[in-house]
Amino acid sequence: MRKETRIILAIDETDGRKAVSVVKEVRDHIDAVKINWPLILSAGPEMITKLSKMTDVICDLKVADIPNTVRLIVEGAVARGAGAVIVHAFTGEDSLTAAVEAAKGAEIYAVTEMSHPGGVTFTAKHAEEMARLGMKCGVDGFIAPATRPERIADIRKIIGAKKILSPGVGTQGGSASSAISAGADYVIIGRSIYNSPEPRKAASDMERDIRSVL
Ligand code: NUP
Repeated sequence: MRKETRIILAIDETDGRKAVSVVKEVRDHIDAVKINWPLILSAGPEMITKLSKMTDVICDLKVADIPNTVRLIVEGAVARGAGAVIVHAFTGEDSLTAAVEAAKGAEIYAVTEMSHPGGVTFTAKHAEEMARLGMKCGVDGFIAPATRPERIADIRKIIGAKKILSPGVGTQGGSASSAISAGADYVIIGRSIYNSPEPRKAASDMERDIRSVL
């Protein structure tokens, strides 16, 4: 994944044609696309392959299962063109290791603390432990909340130079520049870009905000 604009577009648009057209429109302002269940369920897993021909694709499947099932899901996503897969870390060492082994050349990102208000109920309490487990299992990076930038800084202390992708910018209330300043490598932005009347301008404005702190 290139590291230029520091923006990963979360394309949760459920109309496949619109999703592709937004990706085309904002392509110069993003480093990768993140695809989640809403688009996969509406447009089919072929969408992973289609988008992977345009840019790097991260499959946000938040895989949370026994090791064998984790392996099958990660292999399936990578075979369709995913360059990275997001998994949950609370499943423990064996499942996380299965993800890393199944990824082969692709990357695995582990969720630490979730960005929405409910993320503090359980995930926040165990975020540091999950980051340490991810390091032990050899994941490539972590998901940490732009809605609580101080928590990005906390996770950064544990994971050294591993990557942090940070969702929660814009619609969820977080700021792109604050997340990057706190130690995120990339911000994940969805609705603030794809629901904007001018997605290209919205992405370009986010990029400018990020550049102001680099
Ligand atoms: O903690 C997380 N928060 C979060 O929003 C982990 C995630 N993977 N996400 C995802 O990021 C969420 O599922 C959505 O695809 C995207 C944020 O979208 P938006 O709030 O910018 O529209």
